[in-house]
Amino acid sequence: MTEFQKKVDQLIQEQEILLTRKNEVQDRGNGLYNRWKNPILTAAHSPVFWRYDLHEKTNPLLLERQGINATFNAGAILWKGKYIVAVRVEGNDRKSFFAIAESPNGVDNFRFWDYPISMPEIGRRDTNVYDIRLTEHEDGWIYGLFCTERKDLSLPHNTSAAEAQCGIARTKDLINWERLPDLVTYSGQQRNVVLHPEFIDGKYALYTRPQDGFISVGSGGGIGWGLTDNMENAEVKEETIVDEKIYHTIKEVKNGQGPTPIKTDKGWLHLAHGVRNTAAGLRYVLYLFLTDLKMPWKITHAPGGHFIAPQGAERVGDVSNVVFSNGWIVNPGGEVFIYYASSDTRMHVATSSIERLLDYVMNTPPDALFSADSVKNRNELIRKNLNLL
Ligand code: M1P
Repeated sequence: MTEFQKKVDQLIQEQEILLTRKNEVQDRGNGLYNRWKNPILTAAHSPVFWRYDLHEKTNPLLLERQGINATFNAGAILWKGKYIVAVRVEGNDRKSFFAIAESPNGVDNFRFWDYPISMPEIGRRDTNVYDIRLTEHEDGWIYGLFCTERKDLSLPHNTSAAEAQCGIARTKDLINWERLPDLVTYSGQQRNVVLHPEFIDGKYALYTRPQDGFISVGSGGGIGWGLTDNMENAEVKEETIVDEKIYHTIKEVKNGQGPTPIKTDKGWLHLAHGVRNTAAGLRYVLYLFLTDLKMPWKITHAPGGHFIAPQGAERVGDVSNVVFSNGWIVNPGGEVFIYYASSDTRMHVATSSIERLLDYVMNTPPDALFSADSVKNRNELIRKNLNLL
């Protein structure tokens, strides 16, 4: 074995230790969910053969040729008994793409498939694609709705000006994707668009996020809802707001639907992200709400405050103080695997159950909106407990 081959072997073996590392629950948690200790995917989990040229002749110094910067914001699906995540992988060149990783148990041993997804292009080219939401629709297709970002041509001299729209693709095998035209809406831009898994009055239903600008939602914002006759030329003529942004809450600046909602016997369970302003910049947290089974656009329960906020090492990364989720899986046993990214850098998992999440959603007081009312809520709990002690 040559010295070069020994170095290649070492690279692969070191990565194998990382890929097969057993995960464990971090601590007792808060009863709502358990965080798991190790991130399930980091840039270092991306295959060695995606990054290095492993040929001695063309890479005698064994340099990393095409680095990976981050693995985050993954869509998720339980498919053929495997826990599948469709990860936003970002190269050192800042371009994101989608890649599937699978795990036998949902909490560790995630391994990328050999090739990332080659997402077909349609119409104007995508400069960047990210944050795919996977929906197994009752029409038999698996849809991937994602953000497609392109230069804002109305501001030709501003090299940061971008436009976000909703790209749409569908597949039966997660390898071959049929790209469909982008969603047409009558809002300036769109991000965080998610397909509802069932027909509503024979139409496809979409959660949207109308926004005026690329970062700022401006006068738009809130989680919207609209119907389209088909997905081949999806068009939402009218968007109504399901969950609006509200002053001095965790979603005062903006919010967005997370993954596809989960159907439960009490209603549709939603996970979303809320964004507030701070002196240190934006803070992204996750929250839950429940909507009516027959009218998924009507909120029935909305617990106040965050459900998951960045904690410890999660707080630091390329975009710090962010947790973001666009994928979760419920298995046949009712266990829920919440896949969330921290600080636009790495992927984590927290586990819970439908029973616990419904209990949380239905029995947590809504945001009281005023400090005095918040104290009243807490005093009620304290009184109830002190009567017992
Ligand atoms: O950087 C935090 C997140 O910012 C955007 O989310 P939103 O549209 O709600 O502001 C997205 O770019 C997302 O990918 C990113 O994680």
